[in-house]
Amino acid sequence: MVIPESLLEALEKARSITVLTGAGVSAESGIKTFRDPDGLWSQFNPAELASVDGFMSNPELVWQWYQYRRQIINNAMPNAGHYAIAEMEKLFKNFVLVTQNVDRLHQRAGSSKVWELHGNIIDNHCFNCKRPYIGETNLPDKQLPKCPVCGGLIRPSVVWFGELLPFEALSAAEEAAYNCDVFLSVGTSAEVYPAANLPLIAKRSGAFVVEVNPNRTAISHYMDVCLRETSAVALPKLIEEYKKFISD
Ligand code: BV8
Ligand code: ZN
Repeated sequence: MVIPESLLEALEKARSITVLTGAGVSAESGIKTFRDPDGLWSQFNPAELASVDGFMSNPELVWQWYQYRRQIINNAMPNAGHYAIAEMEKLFKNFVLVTQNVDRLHQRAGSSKVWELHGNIIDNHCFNCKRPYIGETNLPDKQLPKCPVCGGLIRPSVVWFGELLPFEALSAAEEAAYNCDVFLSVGTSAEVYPAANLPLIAKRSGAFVVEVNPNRTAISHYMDVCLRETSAVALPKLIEEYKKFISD
């Protein structure tokens, strides 16, 4: 895979760099993406499972689905793509990482500041009174955990379809897209809004936009450069070529 010189030059001149990641960056950690042929949605309907209505109509199914995903995530390790992004934070000044992922692998790889647009799958809170829940989640006979204060059902602290994204994270992400000189969209199909707006905000604001994805996406035609490679291969290669480029 060749890293175009135009990208290396853009990175060298950039005053600020923003990276948006999606499920594809965790694929090489063994965590299925959502929309790939063998993805999570191929077996389940997102509206049924990752939504308030879905939870209200079948809390047992939704809770078990998240417990199943948590178990996979707990056994997963960050991959070379996560570590490369953590290194970018040190390599580039004014570096901002925004993720749609809920698996916290960026943090486990050493990224110190991660804007989580869709919450995280590790934490839980009360569906009714919103209080954080730190009690037991693995109850016998598939019982659902209940809030010790109001008795409400406990839910994962992810953002479901139809729910608003956390205001601070979304504002920071939009500002980072608007102000950056280079924007990298890594491992995302760019199909979920408002996150999918971010690469376009960056493009319209004059940023050099890059897609790192083995497949084409809805935004590929806007990109200045497309690295048609997996993130675990492309990102370490990008860092290696960049270091050579600035040392020459
Ligand atoms: C909201 C947390 C508003 C839960 C998730 C029509 C038009 C515009 C918007 C909408 C619309 N209809 C409905 C909406 C709104 C909806 C939406 O965008 N729907 C889409 C499907 C059309 N959005 C919402 O509901 C959002 N909220 O809009 O609120 C509102 C207004 C008023 C009042 C109330 C509300 C909330 C969206 C958040 C949903 N939560 N996750 C959970 O995880 O269970 S979304 C879910 O999709 C994940 O977070 C995931 O990250 C996200 C995006 O998917 P991707 O990350 O891109 O993953 P995907 O599988 O799609 O793609 C993977 C890519 O990786 C592929 O391109 C593949 O080629 C590539 N890849 C594979 N392997 C690799 C790789 N790349 C690199 N390396 C590899 N190895
Ligand atoms: Zn409660």
